[in-house]
Amino acid sequence: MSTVNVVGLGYIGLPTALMFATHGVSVVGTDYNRDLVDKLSAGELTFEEKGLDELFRAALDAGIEFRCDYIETDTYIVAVPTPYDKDSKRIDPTYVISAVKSVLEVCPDGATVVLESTVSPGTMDRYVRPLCEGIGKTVHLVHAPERIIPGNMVYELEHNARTIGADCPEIGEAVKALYASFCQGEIVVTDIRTAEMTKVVENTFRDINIAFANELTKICRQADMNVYEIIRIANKHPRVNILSPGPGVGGHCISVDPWFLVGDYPGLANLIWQARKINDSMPEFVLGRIHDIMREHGIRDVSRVGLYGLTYKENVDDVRESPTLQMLECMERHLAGGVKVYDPWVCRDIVENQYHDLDKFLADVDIVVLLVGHSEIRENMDKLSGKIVLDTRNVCDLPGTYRL
Ligand code: SAJ
Repeated sequence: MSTVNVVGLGYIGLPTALMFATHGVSVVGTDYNRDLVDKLSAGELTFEEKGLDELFRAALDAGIEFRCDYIETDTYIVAVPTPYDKDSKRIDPTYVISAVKSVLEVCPDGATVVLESTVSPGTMDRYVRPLCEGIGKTVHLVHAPERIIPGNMVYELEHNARTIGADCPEIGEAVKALYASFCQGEIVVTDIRTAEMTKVVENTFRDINIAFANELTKICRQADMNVYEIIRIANKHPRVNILSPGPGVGGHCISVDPWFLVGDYPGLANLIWQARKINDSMPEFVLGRIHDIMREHGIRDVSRVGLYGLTYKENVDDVRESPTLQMLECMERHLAGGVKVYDPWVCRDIVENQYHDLDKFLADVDIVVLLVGHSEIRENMDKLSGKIVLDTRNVCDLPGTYRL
């Protein structure tokens, strides 16, 4: 088998490249970020993830290479970011276009280009296929969207089912065989448009389910009822599975992908749009809860409030679209600065009044708002006794804890 060139060495591309490399596939990883390539080549990982370090070491031993240039080979796997334009709610295909263009410059006739990045349905036809026309060589396009969950990526790469969308079954089967080198889950081969749509639908389903939980939270707050108890009991029904309410939906997937459908199908994607609005309203809802609690306790000084957690969810170091950052933005708009912030997973200073020591952080605040349920705080709940706690993740069982 010839070398696979994995393009884009971020959260998805890097673990995928490492997985191939440790399962008998020769791999070159390409990224335009020289600093990243240098670090990886020097044996330095750029983000934390359970099991990634061991996988990285094994891939280095197996001979994986990292470079800034693209190689001439039969198979390319492209995993570059696909942000969306915040105003139009449409996908921004800039990175995909530029990566595919670079691949097309070097690839031989008959090469296969697999796009793993999540894209809005129709992206391959609209933006990628035209790039392959009139270049004097045949290129087989494939869309193989990734499903791994941050925090459990290495396990899920091996065990999740996958979708391969291809123009013809033979190419689909060849790519399936490649992924089967490490993937033990079912690999379904379909067409490209179906693969694109399926991926976005999966994440949209989750967003809508969380929005339902968040809307129930608001209803239960007004009705003075315990939303967690209600969801816990409702979920005992064999066909009900409501997700958990929270301070908002962050990360680069669930909070982004539904917008692709809203942007492309305005007027049709109504439920999807409402769900996005509900989830986006949660940081402000939490702020309202903080103000109520401050008033109840006669606390006027916002600097006595501490936000625990900056990442978008527990036990990851990713802060993209984080509900805490959305809350801080909202606070700035309301001119209420001075709030203190701490997250054991975020070592760099990214916001004002950020602490790097849990004890020091707790010593300086009266109200602690739990925005992320990192294992660290779950294992140190006793440190919160004596504090006024607003728990937005249902992780604290200390008496007197306020909930969403
Ligand atoms: N959240 C809630 N309540 C819940 C579950 C999650 O408020 O019950 C919040 C989280 O705190 C977080 C956000 O939603 O802010 C998203 O977290 P997540 O764990 O649902 O998803 P991601 O973004 O970490 O990863 C998702 C995964 N998708 C699904 O579980 C359907 C993953 O499998 C996908 O591969 C990934 O998106 C992706 O790349 O699309």
